[in-house]
Amino acid sequence: MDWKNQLTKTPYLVLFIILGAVGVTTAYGLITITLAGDVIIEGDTQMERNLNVEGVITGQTLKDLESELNALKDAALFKDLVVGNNQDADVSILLGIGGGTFVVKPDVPAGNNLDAYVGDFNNDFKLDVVTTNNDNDDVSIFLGNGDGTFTAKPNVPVGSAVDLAIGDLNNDFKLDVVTANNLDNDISVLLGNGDGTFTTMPDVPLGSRVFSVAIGDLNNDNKLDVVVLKPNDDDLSILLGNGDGTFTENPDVLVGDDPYDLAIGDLNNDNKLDIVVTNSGDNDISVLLGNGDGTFTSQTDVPVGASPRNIAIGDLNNDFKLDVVVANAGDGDISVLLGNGDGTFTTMPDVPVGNNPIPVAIGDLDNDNIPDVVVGNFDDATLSVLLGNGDGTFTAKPDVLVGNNPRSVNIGHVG
Ligand SMILES: [Ca+2]
Ligand SMILES: [Ca+2]
Ligand SMILES: [Ca+2]
Ligand SMILES: [Ca+2]
Repeated sequence: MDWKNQLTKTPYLVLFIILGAVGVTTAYGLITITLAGDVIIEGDTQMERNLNVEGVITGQTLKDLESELNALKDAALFKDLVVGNNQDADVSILLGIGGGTFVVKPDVPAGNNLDAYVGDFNNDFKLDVVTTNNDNDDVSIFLGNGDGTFTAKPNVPVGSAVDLAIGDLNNDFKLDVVTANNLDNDISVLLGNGDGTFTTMPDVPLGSRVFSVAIGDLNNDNKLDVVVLKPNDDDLSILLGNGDGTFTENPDVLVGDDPYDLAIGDLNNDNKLDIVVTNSGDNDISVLLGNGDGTFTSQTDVPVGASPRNIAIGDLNNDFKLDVVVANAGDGDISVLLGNGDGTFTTMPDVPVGNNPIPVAIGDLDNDNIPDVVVGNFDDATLSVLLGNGDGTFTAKPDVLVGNNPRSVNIGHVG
């Protein structure tokens, strides 16, 4: 059958259900076949993954159609990497082609002493990139074109940003940004206008050097809250969102010595968000179980390796209990802590990576429903790519070359 001749008479809309391809979440892809024979696959907006690919169908039979759709689907499902190269003042874009391997796109130049993060700021289902330009006191915004290239928007002034977090603070379905301004002792709050521009809210002073920031709804009022790590005070500021880009400050929460990074997730499955923090002076992590009101109950600290840096949360062994990965800069390895579901962890053997690992990210790179881990080796200008075996152990792929001093790694679809 020549289906394209049929399509010239009737536009087709096909609901295409992709089952079992996205871990715990089922993905629904909507495929639109245009009169010209173009195929557009769009991801459901509620999906965790950003499935979005366009292609042209050339076959003449239904069998051709099926195989070409599957090829498009597979291409869409391999995730990409976005890496902030701190020393090079640019961003590496690596498009996933399966098996934990990547095709390198041109670097995206941004500001000095940067970190890079991803989010969809203009709601076109294509991931965008935002960078903290620490030496320039601003952030760069790059709207994704959906093919691993980007269109720059005007930079937005903030403070001496060293970290940022992304979320919809005012519930208008447009992503907002919070930056931790290290030397300014405050955070900047940028409300997204939905087109890659932002409306700047008043800075929130926190009275001490800030170094890391994360967003989550800590008190379950459907207004996102902000946690800011203050290394000189060895504590966290807890800012409960008012739903309009302003905040009400809860009492600070003490952690360990010289905290470096934090992550938010529900470790004990009580629907109250919890926090984990790396304490670089103690070689351990603090585990803070949320009480659901913006206060926390501190658990026994969990030992990790030397000089722990960034920390990431994910379910590495698919038992619906969140696990933790920590980059140990002093050891050149990562700690893997499998969650027991109650805020305690079972420590797996350390996994060797490169020199001075700092950033770490968790995501499924090879489409086997098992989370994988990517680590940036700051001193090597490489990434370690560790494909998950599903039990908290990993199979290492060859290192991937990036720019100098990778200090942030993101997993998602940019192409
Ligand atoms: Ca918003
Ligand atoms: Ca809240
Ligand atoms: Ca919890
Ligand atoms: Ca788990």
